[in-house]
Amino acid sequence: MFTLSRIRELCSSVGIDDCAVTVPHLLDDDARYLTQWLQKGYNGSMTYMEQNLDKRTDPQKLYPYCKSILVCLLSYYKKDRQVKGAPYISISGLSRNDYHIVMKNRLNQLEQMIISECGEQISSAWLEPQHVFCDSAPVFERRLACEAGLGIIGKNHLFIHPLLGSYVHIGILMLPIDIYDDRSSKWVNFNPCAGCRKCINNCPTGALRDDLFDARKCVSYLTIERKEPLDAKYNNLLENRLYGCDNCQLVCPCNQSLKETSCDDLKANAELLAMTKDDWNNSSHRKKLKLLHRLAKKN
Ligand code: B12
Ligand code: SF4
Ligand code: SF4
Repeated sequence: MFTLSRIRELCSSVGIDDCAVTVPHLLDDDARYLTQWLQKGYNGSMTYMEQNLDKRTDPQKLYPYCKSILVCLLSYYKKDRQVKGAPYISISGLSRNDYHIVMKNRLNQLEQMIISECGEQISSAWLEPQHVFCDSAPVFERRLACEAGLGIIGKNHLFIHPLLGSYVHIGILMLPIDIYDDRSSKWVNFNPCAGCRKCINNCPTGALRDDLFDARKCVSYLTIERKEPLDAKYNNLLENRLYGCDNCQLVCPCNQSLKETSCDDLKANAELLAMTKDDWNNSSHRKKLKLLHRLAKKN
């Protein structure tokens, strides 16, 4: 049987910063939480969150051959910032390449290595259904990262790794084989949110509260996902925010002394860093989408 130690060696050889494994089971509590969240309308126009609840709750409905769920993390933290006065782009949005593609490429490489070591154990039919995910499918990614023992979900609703902080993308590789978790220690006592609410205090729109997350008010939703017209009350607030928001991460004590990402694709795009407000105003819609890796999604 494959051990997690061996998988972790393979992960680091393809540039994944950390990974761990969990087994598929019903995520009923999360499904209940999500159902209530949807009933309150907090998803706004993100109607895709209403679909496939059964698959989100039960990973084996999403990928029937699933025996192990490998959760992989890639740091996208970078210190470079845009020129002064430029419309704000979130730190993840500043990356040189599209993180969905970057993560999936690494997960595919990892899978090839696992297959070549497993030999006959994996039937090719088992690999036909989609089983590599990053922000593109009904998967409770943050919950799975916690279940795998990689960290916790903070009051900012983001997954936080004790060493990598919250500026990590989560990638999921569902596998048709058992993986023996031979780690001697997990991050069990990591509890940074006790006595802290800096993220809540610094959320510019009140999207983040003690008891809820109203995505309709999140700047990330308002600048990236929203389909309905912008409510006038947000006009001033969003004036200089072009793409996403990081306030609930920038203030978090877990993010204060992080190493920069070692992944070249997720380092800052120099062209984006140099663009002034005028440059943005004079850019075509197509160019903006291209720079922000949104072109394929909008076509
Ligand atoms: C929809 C979505 C959004 C929406 C809604 C955000 C949200 N909080 O749900 C919007 C557009 C606003 C958004 C914004 C951002 N997003 Co987003 N988003 C997603 C997506 C596609 C689904 C998230 C989801 O399931 N939401 C549903 C609600 C109900 O989830 P939730 O409130 O967090 O609750 C979950 C847990 O916290 C937990 N939970 C919380 N409370 C409780 C209470 C109980 C009792 C229980 C049982 C469980 C529970 O259970 C829930 C289910 O797991 C994921 C990818 C994926 N497939 O997972 C990426 C993802 C979460 N996003 C990501 C990122 C990077 C961002 C931004 C930082 C982008 C930016 N810079 O602007 C912001 C951060 C905003 C924030 N503070 O969360 C990353 C997060 C990485 C990380 N370290 O956590 C993800 C994982 C994508 C990825 N693979 O990189 N996002
Ligand atoms: S700012 Fe504080 S409360 Fe918010 S996620 Fe970070 S440690 Fe937790
Ligand atoms: S990304 Fe910005 S608007 Fe959204 S919850 Fe975090 S601080 Fe609030």
